[in-house]
Amino acid sequence: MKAPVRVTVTGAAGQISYSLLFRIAAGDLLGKDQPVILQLLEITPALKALQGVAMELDDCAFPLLAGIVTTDDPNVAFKDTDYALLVGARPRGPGMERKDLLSANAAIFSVQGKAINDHASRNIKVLVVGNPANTNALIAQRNAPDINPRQFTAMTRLDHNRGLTQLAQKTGKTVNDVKKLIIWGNHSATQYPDVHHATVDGKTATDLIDQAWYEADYIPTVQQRGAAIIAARGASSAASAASAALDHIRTWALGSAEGDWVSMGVYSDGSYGIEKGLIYSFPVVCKNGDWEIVQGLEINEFSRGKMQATEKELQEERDAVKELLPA
Ligand code: NAX
Repeated sequence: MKAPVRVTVTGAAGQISYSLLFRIAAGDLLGKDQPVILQLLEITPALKALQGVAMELDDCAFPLLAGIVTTDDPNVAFKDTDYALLVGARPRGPGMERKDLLSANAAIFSVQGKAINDHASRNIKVLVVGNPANTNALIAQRNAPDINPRQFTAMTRLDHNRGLTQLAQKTGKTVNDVKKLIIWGNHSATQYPDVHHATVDGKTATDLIDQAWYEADYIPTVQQRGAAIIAARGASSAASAASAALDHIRTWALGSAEGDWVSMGVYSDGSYGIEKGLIYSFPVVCKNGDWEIVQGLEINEFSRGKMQATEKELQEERDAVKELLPA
């Protein structure tokens, strides 16, 4: 058996974590031969509920679960950790403006970034799920100057997965047949689900769907899927978000499928003209525990406009928390 790895999950008593933690402990994150130690962070008032979750994890007697730490101290939660899934965030309260939400989260993610910088494994892989995910990832990254910025990522895999299923259902195929979909930009309603490079069962996706459906139906359905889940379920996406978080880390750690790519919010190096340093969702290929932005894709005018609109939103989010970002 391999030596255990440490996996930190924040917001560990919340609803996404209630799906996520049990699947991590069952081996769905890194494989059935990889023991894990769960390091669970919550705010103080939620520690009792977190204790209950830890008791249930104990009661599953998962063979791969090598230990559980529960804490309200980020310095403890991130100690020596190899993987961090930052799920906990401040939800928008009544009367809260967008800027207030950004600032409240900036406070949380700057503390966690510093704790990662000071205590985590130097090879840590960080995934931010808590919204606004891309900007929260940027704040954590900027507060961890000793860690390579490439190690901080934001989750757009749920959007990617949503896009795969919508395209598969429209064309009468399965998700296994759909390749090379892209989510560009922010995990928000400005995200751009791009099918121009996608194939379905080996055929060019744009030959199988018409532009009117793509623009009026597909793009808004993927962009607004989170709101549609809330309207239907009375609560936001939880199990699907947890599943996408597992997919994101597993692909990053173990590699993407041959002949395909995934979407990840990653540190922009200026590819496709996107401002360097933003955490922006790109098509990426993963290999040997690292990711690379897919290069050389042709971008038409329609796509360019949408990619820039979501870039602009990310620039505005960053500018709204500028004073909390170290130089
Ligand atoms: P919940 O409100 O059920 O759980 C969040 C938990 O985080 C709570 O238990 C809370 O006590 C904890 N928390 C708050 N501040 C914390 C801090 N400073 N340190 C540690 N824990 C803290 O929300 P849930 O439904 O689990 O969603 C979590 C986050 O995921 C939200 O921000 C949500 O908007 C975001 N989502 C992101 C998605 C994505 O694709 N990137 C999709 C799903 C989801 O909407």
